[in-house]
Amino acid sequence: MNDTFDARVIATFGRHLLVREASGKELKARPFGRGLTVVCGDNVKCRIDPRHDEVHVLELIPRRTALYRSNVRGVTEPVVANLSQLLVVLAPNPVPDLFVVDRYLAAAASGGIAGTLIVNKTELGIGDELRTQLDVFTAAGYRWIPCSVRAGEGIEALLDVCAGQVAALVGQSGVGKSSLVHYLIPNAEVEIGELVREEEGRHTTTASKLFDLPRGGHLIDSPGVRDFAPAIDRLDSRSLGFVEVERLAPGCRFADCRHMREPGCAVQAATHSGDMNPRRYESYRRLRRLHEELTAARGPERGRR
Ligand SMILES: Nc1nc2c(ncn2[C@@H]2O[C@H](COP(=O)(O)OP(=O)(O)O)[C@@H](O)[C@H]2O)c(=O)[nH]1
Ligand SMILES: [Mg+2]
Ligand SMILES: [Zn+2]
Repeated sequence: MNDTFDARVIATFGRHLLVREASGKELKARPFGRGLTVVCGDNVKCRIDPRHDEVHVLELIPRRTALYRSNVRGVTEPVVANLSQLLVVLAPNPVPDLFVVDRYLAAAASGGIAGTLIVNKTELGIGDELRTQLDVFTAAGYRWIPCSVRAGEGIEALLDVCAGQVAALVGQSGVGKSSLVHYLIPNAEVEIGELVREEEGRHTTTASKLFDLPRGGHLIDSPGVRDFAPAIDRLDSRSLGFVEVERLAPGCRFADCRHMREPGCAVQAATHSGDMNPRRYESYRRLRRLHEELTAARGPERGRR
């Protein structure tokens, strides 16, 4: 095992991988063995197979964080690994679905990933209603960054937030995620195109890539992140990733309070007194009901945490 080396997975296209070793050298690689699933951002142990002049990924180094989604069959799977910032993009139009925003933020918080809102298309104007909603997120503890790809505004602030981070953009279709990626990384398409050619003849449609940003830090562009549904079984069981609930829950009478109808619930009390926003609480309740339905459907032995 003395010719193994550590590397980071910087692109995946099906089982075709690109890994970067400590020296910065990039190598084509593939997982060794069917059971090994690696995603963009993973740190791995590799070996060069001299007979075939191939790089094999032998082992996954434990992930610090990961963003998990529920795939089309409802099974939990990692999308990207070792992410530190989830950038949730919204815009004056399309009309924001704030429940979707809440779920992205909940998935991030539950996975130990920071969440930041990016409000794109600001040159269209932020109306009073959206501004009021953004104030709710600010009160909860989330920062929002105004920007406009069209007007070239806020891009500096966005690069600053990404410095020293591994970030990814998520949000509803049409908010400008692809536009932001192309603005931040002008040669993004070219680089992904090279990997696509590798996989010619196969029907694999997702490519994930980790890009280096001009001011340090990395941006992972992954279709799986853009359209993902959070994996319910990875949500924090007490707060489901709602940061206000996490703060308030120690004040609940019961340690296992679900903050639904329990007596002495600090979260319900805060909602009545106006300390927790009613829309955010309603969003929490919807996610809790979904969480309970899925947990019941799976049976006790498969429930996590
Ligand atoms: N007005 C305005 N339109 C934008 C801005 N950024 C992107 N768009 C437009 O919004 C639409 C959706 O952008 P796209 O990047 O494909 O969004 P995605 O679905 O989130 O990847 C396109 O027509 C873009 O030209 C912006 O800052 N201002
Ligand atoms: Mg897009
Ligand atoms: Zn409670």
